[in-house]
Amino acid sequence: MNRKWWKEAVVYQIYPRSFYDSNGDGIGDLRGIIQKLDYLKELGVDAIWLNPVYKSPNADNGYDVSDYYDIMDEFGTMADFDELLQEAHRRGMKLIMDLVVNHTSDEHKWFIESRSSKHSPYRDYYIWREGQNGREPNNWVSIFGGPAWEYDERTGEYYLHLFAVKQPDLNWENPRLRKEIYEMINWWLKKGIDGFRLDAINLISKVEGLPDDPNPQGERFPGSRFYLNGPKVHDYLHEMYREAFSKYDIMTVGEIPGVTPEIGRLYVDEDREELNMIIHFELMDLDCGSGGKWDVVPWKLTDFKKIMYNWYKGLKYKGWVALYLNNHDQPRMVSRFGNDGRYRVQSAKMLATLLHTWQGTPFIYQGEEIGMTNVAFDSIEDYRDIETLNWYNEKVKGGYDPERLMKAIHARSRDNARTPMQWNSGPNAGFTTGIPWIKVNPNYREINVENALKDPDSVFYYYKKLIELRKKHPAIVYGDVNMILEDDENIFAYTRTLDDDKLLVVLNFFENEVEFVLSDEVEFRDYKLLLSNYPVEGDLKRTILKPYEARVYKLF
Ligand code: TEU
Ligand code: CA
Repeated sequence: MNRKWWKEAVVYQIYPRSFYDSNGDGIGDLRGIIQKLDYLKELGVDAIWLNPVYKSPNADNGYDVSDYYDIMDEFGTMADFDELLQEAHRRGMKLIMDLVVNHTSDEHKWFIESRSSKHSPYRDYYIWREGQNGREPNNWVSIFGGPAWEYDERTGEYYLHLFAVKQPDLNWENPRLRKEIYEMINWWLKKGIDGFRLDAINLISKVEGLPDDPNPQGERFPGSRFYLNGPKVHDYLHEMYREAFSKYDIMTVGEIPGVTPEIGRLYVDEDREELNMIIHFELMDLDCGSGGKWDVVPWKLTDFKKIMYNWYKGLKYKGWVALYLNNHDQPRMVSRFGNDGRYRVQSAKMLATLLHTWQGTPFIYQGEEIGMTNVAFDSIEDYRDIETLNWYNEKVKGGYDPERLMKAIHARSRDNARTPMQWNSGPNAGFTTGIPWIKVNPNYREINVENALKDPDSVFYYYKKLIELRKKHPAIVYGDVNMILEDDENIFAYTRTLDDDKLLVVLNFFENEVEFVLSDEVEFRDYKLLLSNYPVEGDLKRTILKPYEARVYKLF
């Protein structure tokens, strides 16, 4: 398999708004990130992915870009950005930016031009249609609620927005638009950034004619079959690769919802020259019922394992996955897949063991490395996320019980991940000296970086060890995966093998003790424990695993 720096790397995701505020206005910023680079260096990560920092009116916290060539006022200046890039590089860390090109802000100059007249040279940069019998052009629904179309009085037509009203979709059919995007990408790459995470990138090609969706299954997002993995998406990505990515030694990772390994492979198959790595959503969908993300249902470990193994087998020697169990759009992993009560520390370490010893590139979301948890604000007033607020308002209007809605929000709101990073036990968790744009999680007095750095058994130091382990064992990056005990509902176990480097990973996924018996399939003469989240008792062949116990062995 081709060796690449981005396969060997561990990426740390920063949500700048919530990371560190350097000037007391309550909003995290670029200078705040610069001040914390040594902390990231201490953790040992190789690359940083920044959520969008471009100029934006912040309808969706930067995912509504109004100028791709400038920095968001609250985050600082381009000079701050250049300094951040330089300081990251000086410490041997790469910097990856978000690339949001399915849509822009409605305040982007292209859109302002586009909506001004049907004859504007920018009209065709976006997707405009006439209404049908006084209604929207079709029945597509926005991912953030309501119809995917907004009527614009000036020209008497509707524009398409798959996300918020303030996020009009770009028209990728237009070669001039595509050229401008590639130019912009090259501009950033020439500056020296090390790659992109491409936002919602498999939504950019819409089926011609934008047909109505009969939606016989009553899916939550009618229309999605006409824009997810649309007809020209691979042409566009290959073109983007040719025009921009191929000229640099960078990493590109696509955020690609709604794909199985068969379809996902097409984006990252090395021979196809599109993207390097895929962020798929299959694990994120595992505990969602028919009501979508707000509908919390139980999940089974066998399904979880199947998803991971199928992706491994589906991409084997061909493509690469991003490994994550949370990010800025998802609940905290320890609250969702682990245990954020009594076994918070053990389960945080166990889940991390999986993410750092499976095949793929681990992405750590800020705060994960200290075991940060979901938050449960009592009042909807304390929530900030547009998706959460839209959903809540829509449901309240529909007569739903606000208390039940709040329960779903506690489990699923994107704000679970967006409360400020917990640096210490001082006011506002040390995130800001002002009033934070969103409240801190009240558990910051216990869970914070300062405490973690003082405690040799902390989640933080366990992450550090996992990252070091990756550097020592090429099998973790390049080795084959062999699942053992595939049908076990409690234990996740597998080996990783590259030539004579062979590791065995054993994870108890739940809070009951469980017996682990190693079958004779796994052959070895001797073994050595490399890492564990408890003092290890018992021998490897037959042993009792404690709640959320994780062990990594080297086999000889
Ligand atoms: O998310 C795209 C995406 O698929 C989301 O709809 C995701 O399913 C949702 O956030 C789950 O609640 C990306 C960004 O990661 C997200 O933060 C943006 O809001 C969105 O694109 C629009 O740019
Ligand atoms: Ca600030």
